[in-house]
Amino acid sequence: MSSDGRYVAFASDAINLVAGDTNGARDVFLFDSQNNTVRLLSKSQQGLQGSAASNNPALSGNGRWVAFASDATNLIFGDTNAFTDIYAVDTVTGLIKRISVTSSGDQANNPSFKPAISQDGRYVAFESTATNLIPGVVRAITVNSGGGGAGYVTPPTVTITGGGATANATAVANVANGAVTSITLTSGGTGIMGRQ
Ligand SMILES: [Ca+2]
Ligand SMILES: [Ca+2]
Repeated sequence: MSSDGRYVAFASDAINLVAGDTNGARDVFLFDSQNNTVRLLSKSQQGLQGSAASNNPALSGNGRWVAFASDATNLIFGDTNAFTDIYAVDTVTGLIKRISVTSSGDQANNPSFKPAISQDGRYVAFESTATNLIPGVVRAITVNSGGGGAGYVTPPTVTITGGGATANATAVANVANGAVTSITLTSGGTGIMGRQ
């Protein structure tokens, strides 16, 4: 509910709150207690109904922004991650944005849940099991002992210790004449701040 009590955001399976709700899926709505009207919010900017369920709306204190979680894949262009994402709708302009993306706009690699939104709508907090939303920070690269004797017969495995996008990174030891000559660190496409 908005701070002034005028607006309430809610999720509903009902199909008769607005005309033309034929998606057969739960949607997010906004009730205006002053005008006694209900609007459907979980739709694309072009007016497409959500292709799957939307849930967990959170309304900014000023009543303008609504954040929610959705399984729909058609609320914005390019939602191809097949995971639940967090969206925010500007109830004044109808602008809808996907929130659960990296700072460079990459999609999350796992689902996101339970949005909360600040009084002015600027900040949205949410839970996510995605591992790529923040850049990775490599804390250690460990060359695992292998082969023994006079050097490496085959390249040893390499372990990365860190957080964030390091879960999507790989490290490979390059071996020449039985010795490790270099380690090739490859990020998962979302950036790694290397610390070696
Ligand atoms: Ca519906
Ligand atoms: Ca998605």
